Amino acid sequence: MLPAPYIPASGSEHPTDLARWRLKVGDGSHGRHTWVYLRTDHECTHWPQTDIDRYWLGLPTGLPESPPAKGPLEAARKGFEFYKHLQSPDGHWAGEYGGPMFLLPGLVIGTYVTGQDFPPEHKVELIRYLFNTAHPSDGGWGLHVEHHSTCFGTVMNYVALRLLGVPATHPVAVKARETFLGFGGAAALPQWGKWWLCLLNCYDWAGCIAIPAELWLLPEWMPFHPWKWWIHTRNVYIPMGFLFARKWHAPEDPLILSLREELYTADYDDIDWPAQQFNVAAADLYYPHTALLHALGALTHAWEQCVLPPVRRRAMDYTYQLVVQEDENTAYQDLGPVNKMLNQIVRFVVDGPASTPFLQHVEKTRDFMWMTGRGMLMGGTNGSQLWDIAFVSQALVETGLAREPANEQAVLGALKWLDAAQIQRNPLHFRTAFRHQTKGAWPFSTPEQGYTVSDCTGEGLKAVIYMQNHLDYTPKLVSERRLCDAVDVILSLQNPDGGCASYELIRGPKWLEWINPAEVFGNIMIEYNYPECTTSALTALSIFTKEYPEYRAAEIRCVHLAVLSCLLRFGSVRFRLCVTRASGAPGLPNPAPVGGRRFKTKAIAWLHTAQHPDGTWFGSWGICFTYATMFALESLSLAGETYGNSASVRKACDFLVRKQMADGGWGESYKACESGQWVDHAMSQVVNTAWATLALIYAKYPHREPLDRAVKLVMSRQQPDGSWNQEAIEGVFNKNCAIAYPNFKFSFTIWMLGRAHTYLQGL
Ligand code: LAN
Repeated sequence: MLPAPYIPASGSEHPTDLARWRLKVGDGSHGRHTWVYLRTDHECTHWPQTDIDRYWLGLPTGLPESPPAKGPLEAARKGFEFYKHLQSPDGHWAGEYGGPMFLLPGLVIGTYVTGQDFPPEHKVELIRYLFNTAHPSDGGWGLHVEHHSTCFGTVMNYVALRLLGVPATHPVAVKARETFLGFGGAAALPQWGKWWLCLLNCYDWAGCIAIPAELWLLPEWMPFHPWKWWIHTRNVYIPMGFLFARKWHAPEDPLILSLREELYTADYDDIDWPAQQFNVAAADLYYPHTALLHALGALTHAWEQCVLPPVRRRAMDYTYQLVVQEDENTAYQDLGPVNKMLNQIVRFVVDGPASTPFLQHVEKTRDFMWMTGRGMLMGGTNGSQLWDIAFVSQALVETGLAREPANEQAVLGALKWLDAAQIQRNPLHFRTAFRHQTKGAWPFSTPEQGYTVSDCTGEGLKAVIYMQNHLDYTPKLVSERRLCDAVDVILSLQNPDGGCASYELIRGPKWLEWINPAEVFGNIMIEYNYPECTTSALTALSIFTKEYPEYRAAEIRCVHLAVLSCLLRFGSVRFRLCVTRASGAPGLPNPAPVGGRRFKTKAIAWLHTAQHPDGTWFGSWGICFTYATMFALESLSLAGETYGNSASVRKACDFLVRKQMADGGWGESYKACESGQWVDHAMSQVVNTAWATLALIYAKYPHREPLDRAVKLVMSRQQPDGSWNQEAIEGVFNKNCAIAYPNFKFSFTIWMLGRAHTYLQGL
């Protein structure tokens, strides 16, 4: 298993020839992208490098330059002139989706323990990425690229480097080791790090908070049954429950034995493992353990000592079955990068290294690996395809750029892509896998991954309606029936209090957060209502009902059903009815759509309750208040609430204007997402500026001066070729982990500049 040692001279050289990398798009399924290294000149001649490859590799594109734009519309046009060159032949805009620093180690450990290896060029670039992202000060890594060094980030990435062949004596390894030993070594890892090391046979399962697979055997009505957890959490705990029950680990080898010596401050054989269960480095603790979790830890530990073998076998059979269903539902892409690698290990353990499921897994792992100018990273998903195309498509129509003949081909390509991206059936394993309906939904990445996301469905629907109904040259590729299917999905996702969560309805009680064992993440146990998700759903419905009022009539008829169910509401019966009916839980009918007007009224009411006293909305998926406030003000304006007539809109706008920086821009730090308070970035950011300006435009803000200054700032940052440079990271998840949306610096700037042009003319 020992990989060949790799000894680069420094972290910043280019060990592979960047001119030989190519992004392959749509290989076998819609929207799929994988990076390929061409080894021969012959291959390079037959498959020339494109502007897309060069851009994402950080190589000069040589695209035409021109003098600075004179006005916002011209700047938007110039921006799209550049961005058009990054559109893939299949119609979408591929892009890097990096940021989190705990994913690449899972990829490397999962690959190592299943006896696989990476192609040499990939290996070299994975190493280079880690070298380039180590903090120069202490040689460590954090939870994400902009984060301070943590035990989790530093141990895991150190282990990744070692498994990739970097010797323990390499200066990068030496420096990182000093840092994590200072944090208390691998014994002080958060739970999600402890597991990975257990699988690698460098930590003992007795040192983890138990993950009893038997939880899945409990009656489904119980409030803490795992089917009610947030989908990412339950999908990670399913394979982990299986592997924990089996106490599976890789066989010892010299590298593993050496790592056991390198990772700890004490002798491996002397470590008191049970005492390490709750030992977590202070630098990592975002969500400290609660007393309830401690009690549960003791209980599950006792359970481990007495679980009857037939019960354990049944629990393992059940969790394995859920793993298989997830793999088959997603063609082995799986929901996200963590459960992807864990499922891969389960399929290796049960089905074997030569089995088709395992080999399928290995093949699809490539979808998560993204090549950059700084090396190769593991993405947060298999891409953000749908999300990026939905925004730029709307931007093109709303700015009028879509009506310019030079952009027609780009628009037609985007529409074609969106048409093929809509999911047209429910999952193969539907109710048995506790899935929400997918027929009619748009996913975040590709239809193969195939998970319904509320706001992706909303933005996908809006983009299609804009392109099909607001332009005179586009065909109606997505039929009215399919648009209605999307509406059904959106309506099925409203929670009883009016808000929408991310993938499903809120299924479990809030107190489940008290037993969140993942110390590095907040809000991870259940779904929550999010302003972003609620407003995407709301604006999509508003736009849809303007075009198709007849379908709205049918929905309103269904209000009676909703009213009936309201009458039935009392206590937990009400909660169960809402949650289980609407989520298509086992044995229960599909949800009946509730009325459009009702949806909107309730959603707007919820949005008002979610507004902070200072007038803003907190962003859970983008950084931070500018992001969510933009979405919220868009919704409110569609409902007729603007600066002139709504106190809450006025409050939001006045707050934003107070936060405008001296240079005319806005800048927010990811730290706002951690703390829940506004935190200025050291400098203004074009993406935050675009969001804040769009928010003011949606709100019909009456004074032009802040808008003029914002437009000027974004125009001043435009490069001679029309692009904008990458600035700070744009996105976030689970409060504590930042994630990159590099396409936002094009879609939202173009959108804002084009809309500002029209808006300022009318002021
Ligand atoms: C995403 C990315 C997209 C994001 C939006 C669509 C922007 C949001 O509005 C809804 C939630 C969603 C779909 C989302 C959820 C969590 C994800 C999948 C991610 C942030 C990308 C990566 C993250 C995932 C959880 C990473 C793996 C880590 C675990 C804790 C399992």
